[in-house]
Amino acid sequence: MGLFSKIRDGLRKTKDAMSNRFQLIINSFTKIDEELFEELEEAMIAADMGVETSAQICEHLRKKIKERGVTDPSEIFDLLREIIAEMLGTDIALNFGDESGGLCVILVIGVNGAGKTTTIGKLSAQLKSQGKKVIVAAADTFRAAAIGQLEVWTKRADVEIVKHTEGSDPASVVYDAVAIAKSKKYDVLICDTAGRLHNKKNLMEELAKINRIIDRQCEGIAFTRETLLVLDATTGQNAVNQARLFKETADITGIVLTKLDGTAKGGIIVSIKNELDIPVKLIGVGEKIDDLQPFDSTDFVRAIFEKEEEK
Ligand SMILES: Nc1nc2c(ncn2[C@@H]2O[C@H](COP(=O)(O)OP(=O)(O)OP(=O)(O)O)[C@@H](O)[C@H]2O)c(=O)[nH]1
Ligand SMILES: [Mg+2]
Repeated sequence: MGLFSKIRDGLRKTKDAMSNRFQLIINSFTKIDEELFEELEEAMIAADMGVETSAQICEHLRKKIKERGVTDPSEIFDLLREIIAEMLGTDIALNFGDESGGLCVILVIGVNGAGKTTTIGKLSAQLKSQGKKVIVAAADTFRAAAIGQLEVWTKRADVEIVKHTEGSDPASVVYDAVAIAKSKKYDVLICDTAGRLHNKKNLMEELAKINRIIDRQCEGIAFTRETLLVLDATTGQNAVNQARLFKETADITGIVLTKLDGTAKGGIIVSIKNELDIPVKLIGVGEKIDDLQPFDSTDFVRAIFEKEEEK
């Protein structure tokens, strides 16, 4: 299946919750009035686009209708498509620094079960197939099973892993991994972390310590940093709240939105982009090794707003 077919397929339920619902509402009105705006706004909130973002979209919509002298409700669908596309803006890809090389250190954070380890497995495989030398640090030392799961993925992806025993200091795993990455000239180091958000203070301290180790260890060498926050799309607006909390802890450079396949809550992409000002860089569309894609907002809008006859 091509990349676009996959995203279109994965976003089918989101499309039902978003644009198909908008279309139904629009079709039930013969003139543009307050009730139409209210119903549209309600539908946006129900589609996990967030209260604040939904209100803003309606505001933009009113403005565009006025500016263009629109009187026919049927024209609203295309205006909504336009507004959401504008809100999503331009995409930002993962940063691997410039062509001169250097080490890219990717720290992967997020709550339990968000999809961190799976994403690392998929990403390692992709980068490896692009010819990059990849090493992974098992810095989620909280459970032995976590290390084991990461090991399975690194075998699948055929990349190196650095691991210590369960319960050891995550920062020391990262320390060793950076040392190996430097001495053996790896291109990318990806660090898995534990996701215990219920103990926010510990988590913050742990992440801060890992960050200090990376900065200190990489001093004087060419390197770039990515801190990717993994969010589970099926949790809808909860994911946005998690992102707010993690933002206080870490300098997040991008979001990976997982489990977009089959959820109706894909509308949170719009709210993430609009309310958090963090780019969505990757999306997870399944559990298999090739089920990770760079986020493409044009494809997203196309998949969501596509009319049957456009297919
Ligand atoms: N359908 C679907 N499932 C996914 C996706 N990404 C991850 N999963 C599943 O989500 C579950 C949790 O994924 P993990 O990668 O273990 O999550 P984690 O963040 O590492 O979790 P902890 O290690 O417990 O903190 C697994 O069953 C994955 O197969 C995705 O894009 N789509
Ligand atoms: Mg994990």
